[in-house]
Amino acid sequence: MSIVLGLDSSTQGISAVILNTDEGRIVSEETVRFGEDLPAFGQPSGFIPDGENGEVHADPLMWVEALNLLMERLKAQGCDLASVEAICGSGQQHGSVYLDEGFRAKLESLQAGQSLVAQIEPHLTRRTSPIWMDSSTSEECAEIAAAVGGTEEVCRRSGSIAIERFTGPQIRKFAKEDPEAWGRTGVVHLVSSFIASVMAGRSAGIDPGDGAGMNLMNLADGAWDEGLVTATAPGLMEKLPPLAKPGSVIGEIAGFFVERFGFSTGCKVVTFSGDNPCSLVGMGASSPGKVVVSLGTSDTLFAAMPEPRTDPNGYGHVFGNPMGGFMSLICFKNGSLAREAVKEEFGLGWDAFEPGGLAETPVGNEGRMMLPFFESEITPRVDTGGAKYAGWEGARDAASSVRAVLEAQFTNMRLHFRWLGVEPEIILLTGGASQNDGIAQIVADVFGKPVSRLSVTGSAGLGAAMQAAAACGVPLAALEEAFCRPEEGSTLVPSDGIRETYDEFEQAFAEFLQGAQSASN
Ligand code: ADP
Ligand code: XUL
Repeated sequence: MSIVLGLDSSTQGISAVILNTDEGRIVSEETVRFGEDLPAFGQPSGFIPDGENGEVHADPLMWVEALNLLMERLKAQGCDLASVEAICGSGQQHGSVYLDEGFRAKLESLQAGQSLVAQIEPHLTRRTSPIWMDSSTSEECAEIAAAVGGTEEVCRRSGSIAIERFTGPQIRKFAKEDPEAWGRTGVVHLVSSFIASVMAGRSAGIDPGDGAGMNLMNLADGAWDEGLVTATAPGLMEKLPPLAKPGSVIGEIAGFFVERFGFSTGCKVVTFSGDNPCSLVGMGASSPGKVVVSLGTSDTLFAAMPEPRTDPNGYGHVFGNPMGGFMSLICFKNGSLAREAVKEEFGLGWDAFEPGGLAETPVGNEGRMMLPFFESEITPRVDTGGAKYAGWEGARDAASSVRAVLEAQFTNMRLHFRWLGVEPEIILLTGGASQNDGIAQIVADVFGKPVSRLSVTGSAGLGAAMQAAAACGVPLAALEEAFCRPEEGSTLVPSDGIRETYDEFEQAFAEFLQGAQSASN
């Protein structure tokens, strides 16, 4: 019997999913929410409120306390933790934890009779951790880019241009602002490798999935990039954990968890990864051929890539794929935000976005178009929000505005995913808006590909658990078959006779976008 545990240390909480891979079922799930369950930390949404100048930090001890509470709850549920064979985990990407030289030795001698927090606290050289929501490092991004020959060079090497939330610029800011504490820092961990270290009772390596989110790893050779590391902070190379092979075993679980919660001594801890790479696995999309489109507050598109290409425009990111190769991540910030803006403008319900509502207007909207960037946008980069419209004579009506926002969003997505060089066989849709058949049909029509819906909740934690199972020898195909099946009857195919209309629409949209961009420059 294979019982594996997947952890997900995310922005607002930490959760666990336990799989029985022989029976192909989820045995237990549990979540600790930072705001509700640990109010004493005063971080209702998982970070310290009211950060200044774009700073968003969280307390790493809150993550440790939550991990302990999560295990207590699993035990209280009656979970047979002794039967867990392997553990893997996912962490919110980019966040960093700063620890002294003594941290390594402390990990190896954690006492089950003392609190985890009390044992780790003295080893923090930076009391708080910058997380992915932090945007305070524009100056450091510019400095790093200048030192290596420009932002395109940072992208060519690391898979992303220098980005404020990425770990390298965050490390640079700390080293500049507090050189004394930086000097005392022995190791900088990511959220994923930090939690993995605690679980394994030894300092863990960073996998290329999460390592690529630092602006420090060279994509082509999968090693720390000397030029980027030197440009980031003095002495950084010695403070970075090694890059670990995805799926490699760090070691056996720390005695702390054996004594306190009843895990077995032989339980393996497998190298953790970032939440997006883990979601790729959890959505069953870690082999090339499937593209995942997640329609949440923001929309994201991610896909496995066999080769490490980079986005020539610098909007998208390339991370390692935990199952080998690479993956892309493209974020469209105005996702549900834009769809909701149109819905609110005309006082509509979501039914206006269903096939019945869309039937009021023809495919291609008779040339009526929208640039749906109600707020600033990441892909393409638009610094000031405000939607733009073209092709209406007179007032805009509700039906044509609904069609316009959807056709624009997915045409924009199609336009900005081409650099991946991936021709998907199928698009897997997930996220709140994916249940809407009208929206899903427009995705199928604009991309000209079949679309299936996957109702995986917690795809990052599931993907982590699947990596733990893979490390125990369970074949990936069997895991995908059991845990990542499309919902029955959820597949939609592209409508007939519309290809040409959407090809022409894409060209017109690209011109509209280009015109708006050159006007704003
Ligand atoms: P996140 O995880 O980013 O918070 P979700 O994936 O839960 O977001 O998606 C939430 C969004 O889904 C809501 O903001 C809402 O706009 C959208 N949504 C929910 N139901 C529908 C629907 N029937 N049609 C279109 N959009 C919907
Ligand atoms: C990706 C990103 C977020 C975090 C938190 O670049 O910043 O998706 O991983 O979920």
